[in-house]
Amino acid sequence: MGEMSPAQAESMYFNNYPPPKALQKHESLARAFIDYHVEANRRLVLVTSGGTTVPLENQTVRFIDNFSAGTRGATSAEYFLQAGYAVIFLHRQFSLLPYSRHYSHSTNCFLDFMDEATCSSSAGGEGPNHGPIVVRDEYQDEMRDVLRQYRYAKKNNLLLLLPFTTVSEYLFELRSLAQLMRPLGPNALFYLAAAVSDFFIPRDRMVEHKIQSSEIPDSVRQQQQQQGQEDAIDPADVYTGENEAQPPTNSKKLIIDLDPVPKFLHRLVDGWAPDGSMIVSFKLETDPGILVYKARTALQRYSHHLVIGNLLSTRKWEVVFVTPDPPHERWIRVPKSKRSKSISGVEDQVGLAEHSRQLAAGGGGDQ
Ligand code: PAZ
Repeated sequence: MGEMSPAQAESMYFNNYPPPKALQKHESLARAFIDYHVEANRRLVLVTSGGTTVPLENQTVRFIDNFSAGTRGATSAEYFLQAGYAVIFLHRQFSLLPYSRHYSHSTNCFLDFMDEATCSSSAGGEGPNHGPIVVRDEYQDEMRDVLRQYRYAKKNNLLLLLPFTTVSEYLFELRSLAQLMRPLGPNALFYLAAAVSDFFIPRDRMVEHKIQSSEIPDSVRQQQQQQGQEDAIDPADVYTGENEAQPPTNSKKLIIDLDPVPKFLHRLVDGWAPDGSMIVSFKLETDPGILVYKARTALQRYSHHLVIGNLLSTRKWEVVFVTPDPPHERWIRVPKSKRSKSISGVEDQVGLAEHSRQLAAGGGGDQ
């Protein structure tokens, strides 16, 4: 049998997994949001953000994850909102969110931003020690600014937050959202900053129950079988690499056998996304020697508009834009003097959203 086409790989993957429980609800929220902005002829960007998990068990106790906190996605979403876009923020549940990121996940507890105002009046009969809770003086200006932007986005229905957790949830959501975005045509932008796992366990090899680290006695299994619970702990489901003839100890090695996640960027570009939309993907590497090569290869393979390359260790202040047109490769760096820490402890980073937008409009950015 020959190699599968991207469309065949798509149906094979999506037919093998049940859609995420929240998909229908997310689709109806997204449909209403998109219709609203199509009506207003507003540009709309789908920002994906955060890491995806790879469950090891169907009833998931353990999973593989990655480092992404969602800083890039949440920060970029704010820049897009500032530039007049409506934003669908498809993010890993509990990762950083636009605006609240300034005060969450930080080394400070959010309570450190607050104080109890001293109140000398005894109005309400509560005495001097019961003043209202206020933001500490040193945080007033920044918090006011963030609060105003947040309120503006909310009031004008400019930001839709949709969470995912696993890699399969992410892929289902991405496909649905891209298809729903079709009426936007060239007003649609895809900004794929999520760190999507390259490997997963196909459903037909996934065990149902928690993987065991030691032998379950035959007597327990037999008892279960008698009770009609054959599928509760099935040793055949657990691929452990144990020496079956002579297990050396009671505890088992766990060997995980992962398949590559099908590359759906092809399908996004050629099938799901609206005609005329712009597609920006990210490429993360740790080895500086291969970053540009990998970014260029992705651009050639998927024929989209822009790959933004970044290295794990320097991603907060330098990235490389790899484009089909000259100059083909452009580094953007935050000057050292601007690599300050914000009050949230999250370092400022390149305004990539703004740079992508300029690029879409045919303009340039800082070198
Ligand atoms: O979420 P974060 O700010 O910690 O990291 C951002 C990033 C490195 C995940 C993103 O810039 C990126 O490169 N995403 C794509 C990763 C990849 O699949 O290669």
